[in-house]
Amino acid sequence: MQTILRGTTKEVTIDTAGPVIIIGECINPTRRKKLVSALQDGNFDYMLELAESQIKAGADVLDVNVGFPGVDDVKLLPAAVKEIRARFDIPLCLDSPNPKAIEAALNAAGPGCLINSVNGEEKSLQTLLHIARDYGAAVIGLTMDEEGITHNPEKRLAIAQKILERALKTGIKEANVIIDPLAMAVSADSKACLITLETIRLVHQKLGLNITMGASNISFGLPGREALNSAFIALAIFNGLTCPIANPEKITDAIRSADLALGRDDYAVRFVEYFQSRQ
Ligand code: THG
Repeated sequence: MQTILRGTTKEVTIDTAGPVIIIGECINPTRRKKLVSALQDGNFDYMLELAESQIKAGADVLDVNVGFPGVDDVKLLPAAVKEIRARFDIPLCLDSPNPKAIEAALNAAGPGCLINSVNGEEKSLQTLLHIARDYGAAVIGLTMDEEGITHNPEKRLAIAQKILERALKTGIKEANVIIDPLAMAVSADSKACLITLETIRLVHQKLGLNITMGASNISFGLPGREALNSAFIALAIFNGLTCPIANPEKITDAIRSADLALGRDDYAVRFVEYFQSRQ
């Protein structure tokens, strides 16, 4: 399965046969006070620095989240998208719970974006799937619905299936549905990672779709986040994860390593180039 995303000219293909595509997570105000205050002042310099450093570190796609309390994201999200588009040729993943902000940002960005996200709730499916179809965007489908988040991987699979069916009915092609099995903090629930891994295995086996997740969610509240995130992402890639949302400055080492170990990097060309360029 191949999902094709677009920058201004550049195409990025997310392929279930790999290699792994990295969606950079850092344009996100969560615990980044500096980003919030810059954006509040209408200053995009720090956001653009975050874009550049992530691209240098291996990001193939940038997640753009400008949500913070009091923000008018119907204005700010498209403005942020225009700033990034003007300087970097890279596909964007538009991350907002507000469908109006997503639509405004799609208008600014053009086709080939990824919408982050829809979920199994009727309200979400009814508003966002039509928008995705009309703007030629792919969608991330979160495996949660009106009943919240289930701990049962089979039930998460059923929600993924429902999102896929509804997308197909709306006129979105299969390849433009990417499933998020939900990665949660393992400090709060010792089975959280196992549930995610099993959901990834099921979605990969039964639906064959591309799979993303907020890979660093699992290590919230713990020390040694990088080690934990790296171990988990390798297991997830083995099970079928193809396009994690993560910090490329911290995760690209593990991702290049996993691709090599899984036979997706002939003669270790990509691996060697990457580690030599980092010296
Ligand atoms: N699924 C989907 N989208 C998502 C998530 C998901 N978008 C948001 C989030 N989860 C993924 N993005 C982030 C962004 C930042 C951090 C984690 C996930 C993060 N920030 C550091 C912290 O909290 O300590 C601070 C910055 C840093 O040091 O890098 O970890 O699950 N579809």
